[in-house]
Amino acid sequence: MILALMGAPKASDVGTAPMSDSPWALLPAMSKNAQAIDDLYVFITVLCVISFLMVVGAMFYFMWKYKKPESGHRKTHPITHSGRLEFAWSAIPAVFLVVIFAWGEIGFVEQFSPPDDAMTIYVTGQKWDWTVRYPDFNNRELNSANALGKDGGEDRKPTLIVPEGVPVRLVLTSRDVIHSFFIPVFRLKRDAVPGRYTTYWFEAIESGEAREYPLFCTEYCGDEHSSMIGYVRIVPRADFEAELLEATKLELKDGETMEQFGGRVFKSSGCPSCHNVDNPEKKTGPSLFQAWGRTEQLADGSSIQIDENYVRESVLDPTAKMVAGYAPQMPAFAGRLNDDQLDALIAYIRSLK
Ligand code: HEC
Ligand SMILES: [Cu+2]
Repeated sequence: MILALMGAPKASDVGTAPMSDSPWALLPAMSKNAQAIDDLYVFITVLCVISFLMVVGAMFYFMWKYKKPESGHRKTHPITHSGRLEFAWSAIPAVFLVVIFAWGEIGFVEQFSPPDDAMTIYVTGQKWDWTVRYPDFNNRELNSANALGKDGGEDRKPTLIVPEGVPVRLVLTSRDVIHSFFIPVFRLKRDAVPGRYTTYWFEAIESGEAREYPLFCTEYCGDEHSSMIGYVRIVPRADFEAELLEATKLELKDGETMEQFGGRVFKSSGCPSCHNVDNPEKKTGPSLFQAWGRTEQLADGSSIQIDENYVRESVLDPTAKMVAGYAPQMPAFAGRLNDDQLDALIAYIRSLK
């Protein structure tokens, strides 16, 4: 219902989940925490309806009871007050308020205290997509950029894949401005703040089949804020690893050149954060713009020409030959990139003229 009111994409646009498109349908609750929040919400709603009926009911009753008689006036006795009654209408609601507070507080603390064995997933917001990394799975990476399959649905990929029945801890941060990672079916929403980590956790309830639900950026972050949407795919535990490997696999697509594929590998491996590719400015690492064929000064005083072998070695084992004037900050990619991806990277770097 909330999604419908927000004018969000319909479930059918985003996922295959059995989510109703009716504006009155309640949002499914897909974690234990979400169910607990819903229980409290229902409790408060029922309480409100009961109080409403009591107040309005009393109002109508008194309207009827003290209506003007057919003839003449009826004088009311002067009313002062009733200590007992006043105490009752203060104390009874107060008890309910304390119950609501305690219930909410317990749930709130619970939501931010992940169990020790929770699986950690890193979520980074940037203008204007989400990058999701799995440190326990070779740092494999998903990205919301194509969650809706903007190129005709072909490359539609989940933004977040989680196993059901396993506690998952999300560690959020941002590369630029404040974003907020909102997963409605888990009833979770938290800011992703640059230069800081925030966390929350959930445990998806088990149903034995894969389901998909939308997720959003819910903190206005600029022009393309509304395109920071994606979907979470909840899968049975036994399928999780295979699905993750499948969704994060990076290989040459039909009709794509090696250079284009290499460009994708370059981006999804995080190389752009340290290397410029369209200007000679250095970042944490040297610019790779027009680097091909250049003679590089190494830290040990020797020099080398940038060619296939040098690039390959630089990527797999960056400290083997250190470029003069740089700190050993590049992570080794041995074991993270296969030969096809390396060849494509080399083709891409060669093409940076
Ligand atoms: C955390 C920052 C960082 C990341 C991420 C990073 N590099 Fe580097 N890279 C460096 C630094 C620093 C150097 C220079 C020191 C050295 O030789 O190790 C370097 C050197 C290189 C060189 C040699 C360049 C030259 O001018 O001699 C190549 C090629 C290279 N990186 C490619 C890559 C590729 C491809 C990726 C992604 C798969 C990548 N780097 C990711 C920091 C990084
Ligand atoms: Cu955002």
